[in-house]
Amino acid sequence: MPALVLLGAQWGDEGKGKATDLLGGSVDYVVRYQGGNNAGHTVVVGDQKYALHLLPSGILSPGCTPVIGNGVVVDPAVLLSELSGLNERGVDTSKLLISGNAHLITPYNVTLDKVTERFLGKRKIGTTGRGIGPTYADKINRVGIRVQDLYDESILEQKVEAALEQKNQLLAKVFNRRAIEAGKVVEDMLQYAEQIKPFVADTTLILNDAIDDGKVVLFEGGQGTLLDVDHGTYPFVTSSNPTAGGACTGAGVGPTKISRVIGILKAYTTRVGAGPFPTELFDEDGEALRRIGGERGVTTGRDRRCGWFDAPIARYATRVNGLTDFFLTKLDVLTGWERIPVCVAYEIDGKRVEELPYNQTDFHHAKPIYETLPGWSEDITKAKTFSDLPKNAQGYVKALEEMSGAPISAIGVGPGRTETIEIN
Ligand code: 2SA
Ligand code: GDP
Ligand code: MG
Repeated sequence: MPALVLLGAQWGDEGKGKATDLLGGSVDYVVRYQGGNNAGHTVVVGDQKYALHLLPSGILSPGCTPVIGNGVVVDPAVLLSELSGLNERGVDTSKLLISGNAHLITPYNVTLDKVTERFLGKRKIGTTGRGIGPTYADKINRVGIRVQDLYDESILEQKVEAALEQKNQLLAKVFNRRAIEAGKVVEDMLQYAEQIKPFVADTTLILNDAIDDGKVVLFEGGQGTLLDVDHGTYPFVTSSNPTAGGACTGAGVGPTKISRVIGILKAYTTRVGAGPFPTELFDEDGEALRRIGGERGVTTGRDRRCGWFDAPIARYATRVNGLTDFFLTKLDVLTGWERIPVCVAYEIDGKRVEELPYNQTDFHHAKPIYETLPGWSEDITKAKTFSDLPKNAQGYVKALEEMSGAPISAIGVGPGRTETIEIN
């Protein structure tokens, strides 16, 4: 198993942090390949709870080298504060590697993210306000600032000036804001350069050598399949590729090296931010899922929207990621419902549709067609094997597996590292 990808099969927050941490003990490298500090991964180790935003969850596994790949956008201030927060809690972060080709989130990109959302009003995306979209836009527009630019002051100055030329016009004309001074930005960025320097490396070379040497490399997706800029519910998406292909471009590793792609799948569905969500609940069931599941944004503290499980989404995730297996998470949250509806298909303009529609307007019109499965009331948090689960919980898992198109190889029955059932 030289290289594997672990990613979100829905709209993020499926429990990737816990899953990565679970595998951490048997993995040599854990690599973030997209996104930035918009992500929020929770890992519970014993009585300690960690919320990671930019750093890979593997940072908590002592034998593991954490890597920030070229596809990630890095806010240097957040990076350093996350590192020092972990150091204060006794976590060794000295092995961290950061790609010199990763792009930097600059203060002006954070500003642009926030003012754009304000400007959009009701049409806003509901971003995390961390500057993610504008930073990826700069990358594609070829006016981005990369980690390596921190070590060539004159190049940094030229690049920041070039990037600000158009932005200052936009800020003045559209957003009625004062111009941002390039010199001040450069000064701000340079203050981080020396502290970050020891971590900067040619991560593509290191990771390919590691795979060739038989080391195990785990690529950890930041958000979820339906937030992917190409395969998600555009424009209500993040600005990068959390899907499996993103691991190749975002880390510089070829697809032939990857032999396993694990989709993390919540036993129900959640979403943060705006955009379509066919099974969303606006009643006390939605409220109960939010309360019992602790469905609150790890980065922004926003309440997550909650709804029933959606099988067309799971099938879609299997397809666009080439999933080999699923980890089903948060099964324990469903304990206590007498009957649990599961969306098996959609009704769109009077027709039954089995697969996720590629057309965005159709998806906005999609009404869930439910099948209702019998629930269970027994506490399942102590279950260690599949047969420890009540019959109806087993039936729920089997039904989801059949609908989702890939085998379920682990089941989460609680937030802790040990609250997991592994299925061989
Ligand atoms: P952005 O900031 O440009 O990436 O926002 C674009 C959309 O992507 C969504 N997004 C997320 N959705 C779920 N979880 C994320 N991470 C945090 C968490 C979110 C939080 O783990 O809870 O704390 O709010 C995440 N990051 C980005 C975002 O909501 C927009 O819909
Ligand atoms: P990520 O972004 O995919 O890493 O997920 P988040 O950390 O944003 O949200 C998942 C939440 O569910 C976290 O609070 C986890 O501690 C928690 N969690 C993960 N797996 C389970 C599980 O099987 N059961 C329960 N009850 N909570 C879980
Ligand atoms: Mg999260």
